[in-house]
Amino acid sequence: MVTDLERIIKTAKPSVTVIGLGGAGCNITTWISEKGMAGGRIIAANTDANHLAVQKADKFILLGEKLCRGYGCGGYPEKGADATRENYNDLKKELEGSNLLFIVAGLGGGTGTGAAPVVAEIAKELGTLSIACVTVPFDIEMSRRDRARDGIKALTESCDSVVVIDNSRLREVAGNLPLKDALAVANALVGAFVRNITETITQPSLVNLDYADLKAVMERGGISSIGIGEGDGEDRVSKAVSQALSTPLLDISDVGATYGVLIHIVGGEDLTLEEVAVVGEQILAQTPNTKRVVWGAKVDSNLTGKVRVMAVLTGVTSPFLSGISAPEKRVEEPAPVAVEKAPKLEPAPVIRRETEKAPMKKPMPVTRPEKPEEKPKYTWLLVAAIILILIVLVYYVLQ
Ligand SMILES: Nc1nc2c(ncn2[C@@H]2O[C@H](COP(=O)(O)OP(=O)(O)OP(=O)(O)O)[C@@H](O)[C@H]2O)c(=O)[nH]1
Ligand SMILES: [Mg+2]
Repeated sequence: MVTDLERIIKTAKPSVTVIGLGGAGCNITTWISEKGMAGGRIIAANTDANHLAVQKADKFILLGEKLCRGYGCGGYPEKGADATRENYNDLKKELEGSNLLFIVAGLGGGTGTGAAPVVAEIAKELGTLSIACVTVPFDIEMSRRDRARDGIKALTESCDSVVVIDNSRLREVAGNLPLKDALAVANALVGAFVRNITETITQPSLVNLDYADLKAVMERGGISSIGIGEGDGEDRVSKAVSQALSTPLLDISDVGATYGVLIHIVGGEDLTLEEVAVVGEQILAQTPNTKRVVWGAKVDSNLTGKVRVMAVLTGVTSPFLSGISAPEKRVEEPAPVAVEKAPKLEPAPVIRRETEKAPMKKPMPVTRPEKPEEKPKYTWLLVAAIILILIVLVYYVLQ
């Protein structure tokens, strides 16, 4: 009996993989490796061999060796995507058996922006829950921001959730830092998000967040924004919650319209369950239309006297990403094609994940009208010709 339970617990433990793509993606996974992450495997993948050589991870993949020869892909996402396709089978093999995949990249360059949607396609093919965690370049990197927007659009097609952190919003959280330090803050933020979620679903915590909870809120979650806050002293919970909600790291149009909320709380040994519950209540009071809420909490002995709150708001819309769909729109089924009205051979409609289990609808076969159906046209011509001849005859007779 005990052995059965042990076996079930072992197999029920979700397998988590984190893949860093491109320069920024690998810098973030290196941050996670250096901190140490219980319960997850880390892969670093880049087209730039020199950069890859100085990273820390459990597995390294040089993308597009033939295409890029280890020199990177110079800011071209198409090249990044092609380079990644070169390693499609290796990547698929590496990701097989994972229940959850974090795809981490700094969008705006070539490798991360091009590779992330291809890796998301592989996850979709394997049926793995995929969460992309991506950063958007600073305001000053104008054309790179446009490229990043296209990258996010491509990611929403295959990923369950795309957590977006806008580097330009970091100033509000971290102050006006030099560029290098600001990037380090972004790396720490994304890294902490991935690490906290992984550890809370794979390790025993104060309030356990399990894989099924995470799936419920992240599956088809669309675009997500993160807010983080920290508080100490008497009102530490209120301070942390209001900071987390007032500075979302992606500018969102309407907090009240949030579809799902994931709350993660870390505190010292003095963190109480009452405080954990208050964090939840306060966040929910500001997101009244939320359909799904999950939370987890863990104790970190270094944080005595403090509370750290991370709120992930899923299914949000952002002025920066206007036109990129929210989850309700994403689950809409394409309208059925009426048989009589579909004489042309159309490509099959794009079927999203929840409809995939059903057999794909085949396009309607082309049925051309047979020749005999054109008879009425010739009959009328014949009748018209006879009438014309009769009129001519009557004219000559009357003459
Ligand atoms: N968060 C974070 N962002 C970074 C870092 N380095 C660069 N960026 C941002 O990420 C964007 C993409 O840069 P990289 O990740 O270096 O690009 P890449 O994916 O390696 O693409 P190529 O070098 O063109 O092949 C940049 O425009 C920066 O905004 C980093 O260490 N952390
Ligand atoms: Mg690079």
